[in-house]
Amino acid sequence: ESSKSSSTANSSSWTSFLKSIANFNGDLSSLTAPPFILSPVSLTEYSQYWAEHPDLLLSINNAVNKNTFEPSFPSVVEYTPDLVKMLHVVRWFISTLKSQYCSRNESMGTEKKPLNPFLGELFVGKWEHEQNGSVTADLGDTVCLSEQVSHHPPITAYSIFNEKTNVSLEGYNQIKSTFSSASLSVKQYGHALLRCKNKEQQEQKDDTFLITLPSLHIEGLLLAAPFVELDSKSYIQSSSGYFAIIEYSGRGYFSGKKNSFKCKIYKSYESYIYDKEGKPSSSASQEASGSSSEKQNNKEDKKPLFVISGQWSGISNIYTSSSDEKKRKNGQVFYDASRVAAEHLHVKPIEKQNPWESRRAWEKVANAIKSGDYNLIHQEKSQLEEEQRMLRLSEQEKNTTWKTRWFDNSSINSVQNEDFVSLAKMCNLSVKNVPSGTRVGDKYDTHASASTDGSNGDEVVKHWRFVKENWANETEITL
Ligand code: HCR
Repeated sequence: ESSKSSSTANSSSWTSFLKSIANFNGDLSSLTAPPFILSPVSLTEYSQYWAEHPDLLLSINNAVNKNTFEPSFPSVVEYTPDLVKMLHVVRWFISTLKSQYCSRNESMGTEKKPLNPFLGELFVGKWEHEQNGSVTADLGDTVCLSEQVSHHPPITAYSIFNEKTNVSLEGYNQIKSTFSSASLSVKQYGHALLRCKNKEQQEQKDDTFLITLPSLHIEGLLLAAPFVELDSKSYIQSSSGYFAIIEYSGRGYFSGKKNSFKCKIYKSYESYIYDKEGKPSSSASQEASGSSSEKQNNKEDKKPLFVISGQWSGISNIYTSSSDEKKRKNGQVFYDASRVAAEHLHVKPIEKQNPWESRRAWEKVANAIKSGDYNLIHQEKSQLEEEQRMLRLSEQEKNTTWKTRWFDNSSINSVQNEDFVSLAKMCNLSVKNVPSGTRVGDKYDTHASASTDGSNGDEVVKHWRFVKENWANETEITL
């Protein structure tokens, strides 16, 4: 394997690819890569990675009914329904990482350059949950809808929902990359919003969770064996107040192992700031979370309720204190990614797909990639690009613009963004179009060109949101 990768690493096509990365302008689609590093899969398909462990996603709402979490720590922590929900959210989120960031290495040997989706490209599928006797409730289907809502810059929006359990996830994703010291750094823009409807108590508000996306970098480029390492953090803010921070590290930081993380779950964002800074946070964020000074005095409240650490692609353990976590004492297994296979969603055979559906549209390019035929790849790609060019031209002639299918770019002040704004406020996150996880007052936030009120002639901030009615009225695309 290593001799194979070093021979490709020495090939002239790889060397010239590396040179082009070193000089590139941030637009990955403009890079001409050798066929062996191309993936026959489009980025619109990556949305499915959010739910390749659908049981964990669906358990979030089921958990509340049972109000249990395994493992439990008797009498150390009070398992309120909201805390149980938060623990399930964190476990499901950790379970998504292996699919998101390792699956190409597992299925194709290395990270690969995905197909750059065209405007309007669609990817749909579903997980069909079999009813398993009387033990498992009928979970119906979990649906995944993914749409390329912008080409320049490339943005993919998605919605994943299960009507039986009332759990849904929506979000969107854009990347910006730079090259430095032999590695490619990628910042993610966008976020995910998880919504759990409370079926039993209709009058109760939905539980919502804001999830931010980590930045990452690609290593192994010199050896032609690229792989992803996650950097920075993810935040999960729950509408019930609970706040989780997940810090990523590669080989040699927390545990010396690749794909490591440490997650701390706090009663609130305020507690996190207090724990981090040893004092109450600034008045701005206190106001945001509505916490009283009385609460601030209870130091115990400020410690993490749980600390989870380990590998997101392997075993992680959960502890009830930072000191136990440091000593690796009294922990219990939280999640073991190596023991549960990803459940791939069911996608219609290509012949039954609509021409806008990803696998049908890219079929010829994908086959050319699989056969490693550089000229054919180029020829088939050019045809697709030409069709897109013609479409844009005809829009120009008719003085129209492309209309997205299931998602809307909603203004920050619209009702569609209410949950996002209120969750972001709870944890002092910028609501602007900035790298995911940017705090209010950080350089990206203060330098962002769009504003929340359109002042100074700036554009108003917008975020991509799922429009349920559009899917309900869909007549051409089937699951
Ligand atoms: C950076 C990346 C494209 C974007 C991929 C994203 C960020 C897309 C959204 C998903 O939810 C999460 C996700 C996972 C992927 O790991 C990430 C890709 C990893 C590599 C790919 C580059 C564009 C590939 C560059 C080409 C290499 C060979 C130099």
